[in-house]
Formats: sequence, structure tokens, C-alpha cells
Amino acid sequence: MLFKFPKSSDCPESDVTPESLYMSRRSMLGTAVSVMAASSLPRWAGADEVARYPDVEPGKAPAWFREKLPATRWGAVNVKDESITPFKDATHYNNFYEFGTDKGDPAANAGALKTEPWSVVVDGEVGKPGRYALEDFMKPYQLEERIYRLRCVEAWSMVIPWIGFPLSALLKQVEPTSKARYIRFETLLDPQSMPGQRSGFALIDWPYIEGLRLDEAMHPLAILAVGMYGRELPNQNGAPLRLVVPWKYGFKSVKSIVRISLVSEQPKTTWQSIAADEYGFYANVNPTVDHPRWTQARERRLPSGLFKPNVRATQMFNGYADEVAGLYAGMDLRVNY
Ligand SMILES: Nc1nc2c(c(=O)[nH]1)N[C@H]1C(S)=C(S)[C@@H](COP(=O)(O)O)O[C@H]1N2
Ligand SMILES: [Mo]
Repeated sequence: MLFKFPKSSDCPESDVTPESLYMSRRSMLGTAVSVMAASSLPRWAGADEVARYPDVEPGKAPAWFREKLPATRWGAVNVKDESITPFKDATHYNNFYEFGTDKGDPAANAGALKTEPWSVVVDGEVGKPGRYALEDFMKPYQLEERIYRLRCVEAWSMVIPWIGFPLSALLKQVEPTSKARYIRFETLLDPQSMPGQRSGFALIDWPYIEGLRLDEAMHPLAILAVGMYGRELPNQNGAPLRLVVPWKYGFKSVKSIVRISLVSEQPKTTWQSIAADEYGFYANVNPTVDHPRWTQARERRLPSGLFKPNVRATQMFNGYADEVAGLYAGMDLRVNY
């Protein structure tokens, strides 16, 4: 994001499934799964779930994910009157610098990431620290589908149907101590499988680090995601476990998490370390505070093309102001950008 403002020609145009059509397909699926499964609807390779999104490539979900998926609360949070971004765009226009800095690099290179087995460390100011195999880490949680806007600081956006669980549910499990004031997330460090970590992209001091204030982390909209579009996360989207904080710029939503630490001091985050004057700790989506090099008042909603730019006004807190504005009462969002 430091180097180039994306050109509109970077994103191919493709057709968007109208929300109404998507919703009617879904209600059909909900009531008549067994009947439909026998007919012509596409099916996952090796899984029992009927595909909820027609253009999705099936993946190879681990057993724990396949077991949990049928009990998912579909559409637990939705976005009214905005189309879901086609799967193809959400999985081929990515920022995941561990795999390269071009938008197509993560899709091209993330196949090398080994997500099974995977373990997650929870440490710092918690009553119950531990190192968990991902399938054990996931045991307590019911999956929910959360359809959220994703607004990148580079002024493009998407609408993505995530599958995950509230970060607050994890925090309840691990029992933060009275000293815990922030939460810090760390991405996998593995130069073997992550070419961006071994190439000359020396600006980033790997691993990628992000963080939230504890009250932000407790907000019901903040989730840890393990899937999207009715399937497990594709590697380029941060498999097998990532953060999604929909009211903040996308760079806060750290991918492929291996460590979650409760800490007393505000963590030093990756983009802050690179350019603190451009990327702040809070990074709340805010159309009234411009990036030093471009306006944040507008965004390109993908898919967007030269002849169909699909530009829209950026909303305060990315459209989640009613829910989250209270977290920042009394704060100057120009200073705390
Ligand atoms: N580890 C890691 N996490 C990351 C990034 C990254 O480069 N490395 N990029 C961030 C940025 S800038 C954005 S916009 C989102 C993009 O998520 P998506 O590719 O799933 O849409 O991931 C965020 N999480
Ligand atoms: Mo981003």
C-alpha cells in the first residue's frame, strides 16, 4: 500500500449476484437441503454441505471445520442492499505481503502455506495461557456467518461473507487479568513458505503484527474468521485463522494468526512501524480524515473497471457507526487516526 495507488484497470469486471437472488437461493437451501442435494446443485468435493455460493471453488477443509459447518448460524449479520463481492475478486485481489506485494501474488503463491497442522499460542496477561492445536482451539465456538464490508486503506472495498466467531468469546475463555489493556496478534513467520519474508521487502520487520484495545476486541462485531463464502478460508485470505474488524481499515485484519497475546501496553504494529504518519494504531475507517497522499472520502467497490468504476462514498466507521462510535467517545479521531 506504500507504493502504488491501485489502478482501476487492476480489477477485472465480473457479474455480481444481486442480493435478492442470493437471499432467495439461501432460503431455499435452508428449507430443502436434502431434496436439493440430490438434484443439480454443485456439491463440495468430499463434504456433505451444499454449496451456498454458486461461483465458489471448493477447498480441502480440515475435519474439524466440516464437522462444525452444518451448525453455522448463516447470515447472523448482513449488509442491506449491497451485493456480495464475487468469490473470484475476493480471492484474486488481495493484500498479503508475505506472498508478494502485487494484488495477484497471494493467489499465485499462497498454495505453499501449510495450514494443517496449525497451532495457536495464547499468552501474556491471561489466567489461562496455552498452546493449542487449531482443532482444540476451535472446540468451544459456534460458527456464525458475518457478511461485512471490507474497506482497505487504499480506497477499495468489498463485501465478504465471513465464517467465524466473536473474539469476545475467546477472551472469555482465556480470562484476561486486570493488567490486560490491549490484544496483540502475530502472523506466522515462515520464510520457507512465504516468499515475501525472504525476498528483499525489507521494509517490514516480520512477522506481521496487529493489535486492538481490549474494549475494541470485546466488541461483538470483531471476529476471528476461519471461513468465507460457505467454505474454509483460502490461503490467500489468511487461512486458517484471521482477524476481521469491519469498522477499521483492512490492514488491521491480520491473517494466518499463530499467536494472540494480552498485553498492558499498546503494541507496535507493522504498518505503524513502516510509516506512523500514514497508518495509525486505530485505523478506523473515516471519510473525514484523509490519508496524506489520497482522499478517504470515496472508495472503489470491487468489481470495478475503467468503464464501470463503481465509486461510492465511504461511510463513517465503514457503516458501523451506530454500533461502534461509542468506543471512541471523547477521542480526537484526527489525532488518533
Ligand atoms: N499477515 C498479513 N495480514 C494482512 C495483510 C498482510 O499483508 N499480511 N494485509 C492486510 C490488508 S492491507 C488488507 S486490505 C486485508 C486484505 O484481506 P483480504 O485479502 O482477505 O481481502 O488483509 C490484511 N491482513
Ligand atoms: Mo489494506
